[in-house]
Amino acid sequence: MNDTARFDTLGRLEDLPQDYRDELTAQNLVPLWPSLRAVLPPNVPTRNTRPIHWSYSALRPLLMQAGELTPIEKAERRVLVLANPGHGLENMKVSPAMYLGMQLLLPGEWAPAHRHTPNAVRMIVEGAGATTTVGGQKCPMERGDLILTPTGLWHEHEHDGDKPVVWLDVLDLPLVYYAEASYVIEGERQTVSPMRGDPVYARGGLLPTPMFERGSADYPVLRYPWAEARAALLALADHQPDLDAVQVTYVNPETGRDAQNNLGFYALMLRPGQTLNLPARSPSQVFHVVEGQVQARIVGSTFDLQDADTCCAPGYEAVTLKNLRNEPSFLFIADESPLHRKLGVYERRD
Ligand code: 1HN
Repeated sequence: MNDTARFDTLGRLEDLPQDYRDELTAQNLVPLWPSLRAVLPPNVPTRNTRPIHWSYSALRPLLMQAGELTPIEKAERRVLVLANPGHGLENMKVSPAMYLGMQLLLPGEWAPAHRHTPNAVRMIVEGAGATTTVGGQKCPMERGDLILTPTGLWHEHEHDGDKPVVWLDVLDLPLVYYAEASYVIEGERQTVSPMRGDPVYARGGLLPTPMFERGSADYPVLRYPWAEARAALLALADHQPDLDAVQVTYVNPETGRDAQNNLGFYALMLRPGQTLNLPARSPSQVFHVVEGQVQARIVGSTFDLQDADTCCAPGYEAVTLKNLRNEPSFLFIADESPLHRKLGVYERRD
């Protein structure tokens, strides 16, 4: 019997006598064979993640309306969640392990301090004058900056500027919630520590080593300024004119590993007019335009992404990105690679 024939031969639930099924149910028992193909489909996993595009110009008015309808005291975090209908909107997932939200902070507002088990990052979308204080370090929020809020660190946001500030939150909340490990602790305003800061790590390849000792490997850098990522991409493109994927990974400079535990973060530059084919890999991905205009082809969907637009792709699918401008375009990418590597299921299929 060949493999294909075997897939049709398993017994169904309806093949079993009703009284037997009832007895199983009474003892909280379930026969595996009627469900085996559903949990282990041949060759490619079942994916609920659909390719979806969120236009920033379309969602922005609704976010600003939330600012009028709901004061920060009634929201704590004023966020519109970018929910993938394939996972059910109410489940607030963009993919199996990723949560995405657009958060609005208005001038004068304070989003109070708390700490929680899910890991978060912020990708700043618009505005100036806001700061987020993470583990006692006050981080300015400017367009394109990536700011980590790793598991367990206190964080709060405040805004002394005069225009709305918006950022994209990426959390591993669905994963931590699934593990029944998601909870929060409320706290008081943090004391800002002037000694805590990223500038000591600002030069790649040179680590602070007082008395020859390496620093703590736990999240030595919390803010990755866009100016640095952009400059690194332009230098890479310039230095390697034949390189297709002009991409950098946000890493922990003490370990060289991914900046956070479960999700991976990257910045990608597309050269003027470039088309880039990303191979099919197991992790789901999120693409956010920091600067530019990019067409994304994902399974059967084609999205024309403008500045600050966001889209997602299921795992095990190739993605084609086309720069629609005659200047470089820049994307921020989040994916589930670190999680897949830990699970031992990471693959690339060419
Ligand atoms: C959270 O703490 C923030 O601190 C944003 O800004 C979004 C979504 C779910 C759970 C916690 C924040 C969040 C969140």
